[in-house]
Amino acid sequence: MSDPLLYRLQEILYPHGFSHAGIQKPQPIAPAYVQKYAQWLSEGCHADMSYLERAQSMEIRFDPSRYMPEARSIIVLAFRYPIDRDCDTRPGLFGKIASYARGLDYHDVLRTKLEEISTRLSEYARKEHQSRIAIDSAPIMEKPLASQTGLGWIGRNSCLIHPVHGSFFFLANLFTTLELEPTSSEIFPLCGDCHRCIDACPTGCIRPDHTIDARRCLSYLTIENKGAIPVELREKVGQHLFGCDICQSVCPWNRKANDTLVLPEFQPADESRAWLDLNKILSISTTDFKHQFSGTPLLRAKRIGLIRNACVVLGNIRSDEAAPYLTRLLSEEPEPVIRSHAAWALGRISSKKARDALSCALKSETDPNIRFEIKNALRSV
Ligand code: B12
Ligand code: SF4
Ligand code: SF4
Repeated sequence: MSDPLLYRLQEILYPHGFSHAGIQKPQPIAPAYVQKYAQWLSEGCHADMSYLERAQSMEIRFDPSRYMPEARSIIVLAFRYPIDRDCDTRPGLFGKIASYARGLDYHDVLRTKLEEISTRLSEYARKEHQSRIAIDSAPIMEKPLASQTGLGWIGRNSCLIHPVHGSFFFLANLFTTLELEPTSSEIFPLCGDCHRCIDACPTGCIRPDHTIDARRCLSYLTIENKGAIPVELREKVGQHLFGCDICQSVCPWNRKANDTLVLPEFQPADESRAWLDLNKILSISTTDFKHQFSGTPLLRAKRIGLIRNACVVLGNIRSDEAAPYLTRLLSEEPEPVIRSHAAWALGRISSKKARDALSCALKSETDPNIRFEIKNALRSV
C-alpha cells in the first residue's frame, strides 16, 4: 500500500468490524463471468427470481462502472457472521434458521456502516466525495467483483471463500469518486479435488461449474420462493425452516477459520434464534410475525412462507404432537398454500388423528388444488 490514503482507510474501516477488504477501479466484469451468467439464466436456474434476468439491469451487472459513472474506485468489504459447522438435526419440534439470519438484517446494518465509512473517508481524504452503496440492492455481480478484488475465490459451492476467513461473510460495496490505488489481484482457487459440498447438498443442486440450480436449492425454496415447495423436494428440506448452510458447514475452509470479528448485530440475541419452536410458528398472527421478526432477514419469507416451511419441517419430523396445530391450519387458515402444506404434513404424520383431520377437511374444502393434496395425503397414510 503505497498510497497514504489507503493506510488511513484501514484506520477508518477497522472500528467498523469488517474482516477483509479491497479496492478496485470500476471496470467491466471479465467476459468469462458474463458468459457463465447468461448460460445459467438460459437454463432457468434462477427459478422465479425474475429480477436476475431484467434486461435493463444487465448493463450494470456486467459493467459495475455504470452503477455510478462518476466513481473512480470501488471499496469491496467483507463482514463476517457466525460460522455454523453443525449439520445435525435436533430432537423436538424445532426448525433451523441459517446462520446469516439469526441476527439483524445485513442490508440495514451494513448500509449504516458504509454510510459512516463514507463520511469518515471524506474527513481523511480532506476533500468531499460522492459515494453510492450496493449491498445486494443493485444488479452488481458481487462475488465475481469481490473475487477480482482479491477477497476470495468462488468455491464449488458457489460461495466466495477466503483462506483465513472461510465463507461465512457478507459482501458490501462502496463506490466513490475518490481515486484510490487498487489493492490486489485474484486469490488462486483452493478447492483442489475436494467435493464435500457436492456430496453433502441434500438436493444435488450444486452444478459442476460452481453455480447453483436455485430451483432445487433449499435456500431459495425456503426464502425466495413464494409458491409451493415441490412435493418431491419436501423430504429434502429436513429441518431447514429458513435458509441452508450445509454446503458451507462441511467446507474445510470453514472448519479452519476462526470465529472472531463478528459484529454484535450478527450474533443471535439468544440461543433460541437458531432453532425456532414450530408450534409457535404455526399459530403466529401477521402482527406478531412482524413484531417478532422486525429488523431480521426472516421478514423476507413473510408469515405465509415461514408457516409453509414449518409445515414441511413438521411433515419431516412426523410427530403426532403437531397434528392438532396442523389440523387447525387445514380447517381455518385462509392462505391456500398453507392449507395444502398442512395437508401434506398430516399425510406424513399418518396417525389416526391426522387421518381423521384429512378426511374431515375433504368434506368442506372447495379449492381443487387442496382437495388434490388432501387426497394424495390420504393415499400416502
Ligand atoms: C440470487 C442469490 C442467491 C440465490 C442463488 C445463489 C447462487 N449461488 O447463485 C439463492 C437464493 C439460492 C441464494 C442463496 C444463498 N445466498 Co445468496 N445471493 C444471491 C445474489 C442476490 C445474486 C447471485 C447471483 O447473481 N447468482 C447467479 C449466479 C450465476 O451468479 P454468481 O453466483 O455470482 O456466480 C457467477 C460466478 O460465481 C461464476 N463462477 C464460479 N466459479 C467461476 C470460475 C470462473 C473461472 C468463472 C469465469 C466464473 C465462475 O459463475 C457465475 C456467473 O459468472 C447475491 C448478491 C449479488 N448481488 O451478487 C447473494 C449472495 C451471493 N448470497 C449470499 C449468501 C450469504 C447466501 C446464502 C449463504 C444464504 C443462506 N444461508 O441461505 C445462500 C448460499 C447458497 C449457495 N451455495 O450459493 C452472499 C454470499 C457471500 C459469500 N461469501 O459468498 C451474497 C453475495 C449476498 C451478500 N451481499 O453478501 N442466493
Ligand atoms: S444452500 Fe443447501 S441446498 Fe443450497 S446448494 Fe448449499 S447445501 Fe445445497
Ligand atoms: S467443500 Fe470443498 S469443494 Fe466445496 S467449496 Fe469447500 S473446499 Fe471447495
